[in-house]
Amino acid sequence: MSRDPVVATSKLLSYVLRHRPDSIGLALDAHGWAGVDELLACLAAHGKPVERALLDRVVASNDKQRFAFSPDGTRIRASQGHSIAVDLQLQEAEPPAVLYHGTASRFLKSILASGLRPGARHHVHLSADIDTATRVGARHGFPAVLAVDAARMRTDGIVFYLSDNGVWLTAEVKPKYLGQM
Ligand code: HQG
Repeated sequence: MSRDPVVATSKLLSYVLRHRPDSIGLALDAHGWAGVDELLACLAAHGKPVERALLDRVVASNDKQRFAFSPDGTRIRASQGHSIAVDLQLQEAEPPAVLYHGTASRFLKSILASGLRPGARHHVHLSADIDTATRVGARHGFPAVLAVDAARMRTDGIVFYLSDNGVWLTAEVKPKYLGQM
């Protein structure tokens, strides 16, 4: 666990709100929301107390805006990255002509042969800029960045979504839309 309480709490919240709410006895609604008071109570009951002020700092300061409060501030959810079934009611959006996907160089051969697959997540995650894609790829090893021909995918009727925190999402990317940089 990280010593920085903001980073440690962000990791804890990612685990609970994207993957395992049941691990602290929490239930999310169909759209991924949890009551803030209920979340804090469940965390405390499972030996992971988080002060309300720290939660506010995590949501406000998070480098990727991973979490969002509901407009009235009573609920919280992760903006993307779930492996559990939630309907985030994502809005379809018109992507820039080219998007980028950061991966590890050791995955390139497989990706170029079979396309980008969502794996455990709901969507393939794409970035609007090369720097962000490089950072995403570096999480898995020596980074490599692929260009995605989003304009051609749109022409072919493929749908894109933009998460609340600026990540471009789509169901999959076939090899014909991928280019090496
Ligand atoms: C790879 C982080 C072989 C894919 C980031 C990736 C992002 C294939 C890995 C978000 C493949 C999945 C998501 C194929 C895909 N053959 N490898 N056919 N298709 N892959 O972590 O995109 O910090 O599930 O290239 O910033 O790395 O969690 O996805 O390397 O937004 O908020 O399979 O996670 O955000 O890895 O990252 P992941 P990702 P957070």
